[in-house]
Amino acid sequence: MWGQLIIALACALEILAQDCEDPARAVYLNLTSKMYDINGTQYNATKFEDQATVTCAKGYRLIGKHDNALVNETINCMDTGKWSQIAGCEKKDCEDPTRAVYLNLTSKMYDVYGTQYNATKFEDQATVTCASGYRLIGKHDNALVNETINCTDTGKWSQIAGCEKKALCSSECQNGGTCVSPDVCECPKGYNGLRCENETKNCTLEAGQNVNYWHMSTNTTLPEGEKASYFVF
Ligand SMILES: *[C@@H]1O[C@H](CO)[C@@H](O)[C@H](O)[C@H]1NC(C)=O
Ligand SMILES: *[C@@H]1O[C@H](CO)[C@@H](O)[C@H](O)[C@H]1NC(C)=O
Ligand SMILES: *[C@@H]1O[C@H](CO)[C@@H](O)[C@H](O)[C@H]1NC(C)=O
Ligand SMILES: *[C@@H]1O[C@H](CO)[C@@H](O)[C@H](O)[C@H]1NC(C)=O
Ligand SMILES: *[C@@H]1O[C@H](CO)[C@@H](O)[C@H](O)[C@H]1NC(C)=O
Ligand SMILES: *[C@@H]1O[C@H](CO)[C@@H](O)[C@H](O)[C@H]1NC(C)=O
Ligand SMILES: *[C@@H]1O[C@H](CO)[C@@H](O)[C@H](O)[C@H]1NC(C)=O
Ligand SMILES: *[C@@H]1O[C@H](CO)[C@@H](O)[C@H](O)[C@H]1NC(C)=O
Ligand SMILES: *[C@@H]1O[C@H](CO)[C@@H](O)[C@H](O)[C@H]1NC(C)=O
Ligand SMILES: *[C@@H]1O[C@H](CO)[C@@H](O)[C@H](O)[C@H]1NC(C)=O
Ligand SMILES: CC(=O)N[C@H]1CO[C@H](CO)[C@@H](O)[C@@H]1O
Repeated sequence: MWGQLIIALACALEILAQDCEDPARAVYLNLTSKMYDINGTQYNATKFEDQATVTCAKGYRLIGKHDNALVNETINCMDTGKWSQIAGCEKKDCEDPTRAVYLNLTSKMYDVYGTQYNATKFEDQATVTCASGYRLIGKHDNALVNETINCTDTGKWSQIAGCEKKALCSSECQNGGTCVSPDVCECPKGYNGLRCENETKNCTLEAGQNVNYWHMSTNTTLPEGEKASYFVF
């Protein structure tokens, strides 16, 4: 008799027990869920006493915790047939890139709409600018002082190349030359010399002339320094 009553009661409870359903199916757009029964078996367990780990989507973290590493939250399917409160997710925060180890640059941050303000969240961008007297590392160009970086889904800015001291040439590089390292000008085509002050002379090879064993069939103009053997006549 008692046994029958207990079974009846159990059935009634079974009917009353509500199904919480997949928590990620709700209004939370930036999370996925994995559900577990009380034995820890992972399957789509959405019944009373089951648990779920909800995980923020790439680039998102738990709301209000101020920690890019916190992306998981455990919730319980309650006897009301609802999951316990889900905090939800917010974009990870990369924070001001120049607050890090980069001493010789400043930054301006932009959100995805290009609005300039202190935007440091996932998908925001920043332009980092080398301080006066510095330029981007490894580009050999004093004019390159800006670099665009992205706040990535890890909550860190993409790699910053960083800045190095500008190369100074004791006198200006001429004719569009670029000061690439201290006192070294890189000259555009057609110029040479320490300051690119000398125009490159052309040598005209006359038809019939033998140059490096090449027999010239037409008059050919070669820039100074070029080897005739590089040319096919
Ligand atoms: C949990 O494990 C026990 C013992 O193996 C089993 O009797 C019970 O049905 C399991 N519960 C669920 C919800 O799978
Ligand atoms: C869990 O639910 C999803 C979506 O309803 C389904 O694709 C998947 O096969 C289910 N997994 C298990 C182990 O039941
Ligand atoms: C968060 O949950 C996912 C999926 O369940 C897991 O792969 C990951 O290791 C967890 N991360 C942390 C920081 O707990
Ligand atoms: C930044 O500039 C300071 C002096 O202004 C210098 O001592 C330091 O080495 C520079 N750091 C880098 C990474 O260029
Ligand atoms: C950006 O941050 C700086 C320093 O924290 C602050 O002085 C400035 O008012 C902020 N600008 C905007 C537009 O929020
Ligand atoms: C570099 O960025 C600064 C500040 O954002 C801007 O004023 C300047 O015009 C930029 N320079 C170049 C060469 O793009
Ligand atoms: C930043 O993101 C843009 C697209 O949003 C991409 O074109 C660019 O290459 C990225 N830059 C870096 C440094 O990752
Ligand atoms: C550039 O021209 C000057 C004057 O004609 C000459 O003295 C110098 O050697 C030239 N430099 C080179 C690298 O050709
Ligand atoms: C040398 O030749 C090139 C094309 O072959 C020409 O552009 C250049 O002006 C010439 N330079 C001189 C000094 O004549
Ligand atoms: C080749 O150069 C010679 C000497 O400068 C000149 O007399 C001749 O007309 C030129 N030939 C052609 C085809 O330009
Ligand atoms: C609640 C929330 O943060 N929703 C965002 C989820 O992610 C998409 C894009 O990935 C945004 O558009 C939503 O605002």
